[in-house]
Amino acid sequence: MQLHKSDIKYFKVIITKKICLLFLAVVMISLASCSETTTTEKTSLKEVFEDHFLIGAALNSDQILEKDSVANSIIKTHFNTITAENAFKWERIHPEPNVYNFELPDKIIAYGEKNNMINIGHVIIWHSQTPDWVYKDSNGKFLSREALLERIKEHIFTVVGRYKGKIKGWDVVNEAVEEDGSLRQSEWMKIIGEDYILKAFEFAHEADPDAELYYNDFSIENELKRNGAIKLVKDLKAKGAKVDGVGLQGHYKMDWPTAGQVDSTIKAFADLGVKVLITELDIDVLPYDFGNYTADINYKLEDRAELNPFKEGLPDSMQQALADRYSSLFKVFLNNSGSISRVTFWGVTDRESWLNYWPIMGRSNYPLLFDRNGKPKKAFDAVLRAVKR
Ligand code: 9MR
Repeated sequence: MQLHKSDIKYFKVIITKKICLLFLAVVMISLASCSETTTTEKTSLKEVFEDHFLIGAALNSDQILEKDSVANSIIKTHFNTITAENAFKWERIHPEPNVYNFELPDKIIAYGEKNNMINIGHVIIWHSQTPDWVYKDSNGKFLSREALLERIKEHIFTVVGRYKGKIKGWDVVNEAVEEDGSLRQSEWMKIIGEDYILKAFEFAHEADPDAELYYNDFSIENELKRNGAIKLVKDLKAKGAKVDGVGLQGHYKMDWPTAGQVDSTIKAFADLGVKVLITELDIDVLPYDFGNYTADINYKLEDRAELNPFKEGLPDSMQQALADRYSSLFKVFLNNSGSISRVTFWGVTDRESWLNYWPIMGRSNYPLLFDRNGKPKKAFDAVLRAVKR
């Protein structure tokens, strides 16, 4: 068959059209797959960290009651474990003899169950936020060792027993060690003696044999205090207590502790055969002028203007510095992720953080990953990038 010139021209046009169409299709497919990678790229903390550790937040009353819609959506998107910031503290849950206040605790348990989040119990035995009546009889006289132990047992059986199977782990004893490594001379210690800690672990284990039990403290990155906490955990284990984990609260400053201190602390506790949990993470960006790096709620500082320098907002340079600080801490957590089972932030957004009220009332602090309007900060991106790297 002979092709005319006009036929050849016709086929050329057809072929060119087909090539153009093919080219267009290729472009469209790659555009589509490109936009797919952008939308499916993980930006939720809990998804990004799912192969490493649980990631959580402490919730205040409004958040537990779902009255704070901004925080509520952040919590549901980013966290797979929650801790009540205050609702389980003795003064809240058991304010008077024979009076238990379970409304808020029940609500957070239900909130966690509804949203597939793991509930953590904070806190059972603490020197702080425990009403005075706990240590005394009805005449105001201090209780005997036996009577106070009985009171602890009743409290633990009631509270831990009520949430048996619903709370994965409990901060059984909080902040029992002093900066110098000795045991704190709390009322518990003075009335019962140092085995109040062992007894609390034993009662909690009896009340819920499957719950994980933790010792939780701040500043245990400091060597003396760390040594004290290590000794405590070793002694408890030697006496047969079930201690599943140690919580480093993680109330950090911009320059304390160093990444190296955090790393060696995690390793030191992991070597004891317990899980390490970062239980109350936040980073204080404000100046402080106290020597020891405490998160002791009883510590107060005089209000001075120079101690509240970011009233109008955090400058970009500080946002970046905070992002870098978070990045270096998360690198340490990720390098030790075999030992760390959970990282919990102490709050959701900067707006409601306790660091706006401590150690001076009414400062503007910026310790978390989400700003006062719930927008992710540079620090949030830095944390995401730490794991992607
Ligand atoms: O963030 C908590 C704040 O709202 C309370 O007023 C305060 C006293 O109950 O406790 C704060 O949380 C503390 C936690 O329970 C134990 N570690 C130190 C935390 C900060 O003080």
